[in-house]
Amino acid sequence: MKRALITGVTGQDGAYLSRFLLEKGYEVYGLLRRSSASDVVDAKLRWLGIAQDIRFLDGNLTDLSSLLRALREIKPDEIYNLAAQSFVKSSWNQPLLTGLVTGLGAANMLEAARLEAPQARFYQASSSEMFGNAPQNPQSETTPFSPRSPYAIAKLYAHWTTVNYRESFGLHTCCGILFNHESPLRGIEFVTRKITDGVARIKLGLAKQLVLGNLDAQRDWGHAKDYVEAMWLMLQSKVPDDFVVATGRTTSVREFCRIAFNYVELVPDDYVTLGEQFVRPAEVDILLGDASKARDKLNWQPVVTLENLIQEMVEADLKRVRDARS
Ligand code: NAP
Ligand code: G4F
Repeated sequence: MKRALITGVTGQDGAYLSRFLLEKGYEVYGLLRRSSASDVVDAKLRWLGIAQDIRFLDGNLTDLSSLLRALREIKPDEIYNLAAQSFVKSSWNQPLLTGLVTGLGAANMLEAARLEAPQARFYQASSSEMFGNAPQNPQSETTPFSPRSPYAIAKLYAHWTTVNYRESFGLHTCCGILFNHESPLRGIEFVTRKITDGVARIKLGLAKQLVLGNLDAQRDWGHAKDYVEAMWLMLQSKVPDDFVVATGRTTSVREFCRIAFNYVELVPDDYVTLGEQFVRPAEVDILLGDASKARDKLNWQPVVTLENLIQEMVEADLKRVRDARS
C-alpha cells in the first residue's frame, strides 16, 4: 500500500486529492496545523465523508522540525505540498507571512524531504498567477513568468526551489502550474464561491446585493476534482517534469455572474454592485492555459465544463443556505 503525505489537507485541493488517493488504495497522511477551531478545521474532509480515513500529523510549513518529524515517522512514497497562504488579495496585506508560508514553507518541505525521504516523489502546487500579465495568450510551460502580487512572487520562489532540488539533488520533484480550479469546497473569499453563495442568498431572500471588484478580469476556471488527478499523474511519470493544467477556455467574472444568476432565473444587473475594497493594487487581467503538454505526456484532460461547475456550486450553496435556515 502506497503512502502519501499531503500538506494543506484541510483545503479545497487537499480534500479532493485525499478522496482520490483513498479510492486508489493509498494510506493518506495529512499535515494539520494547530488551530483554535479544531472542531471545524476538517469541514471539507467531512463534507466528502472521508475525515475519519485521514491520519493527521501535527505540523506547520514554517516549522522545519515538525516536517522532519512527520517525514521520519511515515516515510511517504509521495509528498503533495499544497499548503499555502493561497488568497492573492490577502497577500498585499500580509506579504511577509505569505512569503514565509507560501515561499519559504515549500523550501522547508523540500529540505525535510531531502533529509528524511529522498526517495519520495514530490509535488509542488505552483500557480498560473506566476504568469501575471503575460505577453501572450494562452500561457504554457515556456511562457515567461511576470508575477504581479506578493503571492505570485512567493509561489515563484517555491517553484524555482522545487526545480532546483530536482537539478541539484536529483529529487523526483514536479511542479503543477495549475490555473484556477473551483468546486463547492472553494473558500468563500474567492470570487466564484462568493458569487454562488451570493446567488443562493439572494434567491432565498437572505441578501439584496452582491458586492464585487473587477468584473472584467478573465480566468481559466476548471473543477478541482479534475485537477487533483493531474497532480497524481505527474508523480506517476518516470521522469519528473513541470506541467500546465488548465481547460483552455477563459471567462470574465462578469460572464461567470451571468451564468450563475441565470441558473436561478435572475439577472446580475439587478443585484451586483462594485466595491473598491475588492479591487486589487495590481491585477492579472487574463489567464488562459495551454495544457497540451499534460494532455500529450500524462494523457490528462478536464472533464467538467464551466456550466456544470457553476451548476454544482450554485446547487450546493442553495442547499447549504436552506439547511442553515431550517
Ligand atoms: P486552500 O483551500 O486555501 O488551502 C490551503 C491549505 O494550506 C489549508 O489546508 C491550510 O490550512 C493550509 N495552510 C496554510 N498555512 C499553513 C501552514 N503555515 N502550515 C501548514 N498548512 C498551512 O487552497 P487550495 O485552493 O486547496 O489550493 C491548494 C494549493 O494550490 C495552494 O498552495 C494554492 O496556492 C495552490 N493553487 C491553487 C489554485 C486554485 O485555483 N485553487 C491554483 C493554483 C495553485 P487551514 O485549513 O488550517 O487554513
Ligand atoms: O477568485 P480569486 O480571488 O482568485 P485568483 O486571484 O485568480 O487566485 C486563485 O487562483 C490562482 C491561480 O491563478 C491561485 F494560485 C490562487 O491561490 C487562487 O486560488 O480572483 C479571481 C479574479 C481576480 O481577477 C479578482 O480581481 O476575480 C476578481 N474579483 C472581482 N471581484 C474578485 C472579486 N475576487 C475576489 N476574491 N473577490 C471579489 O469580490
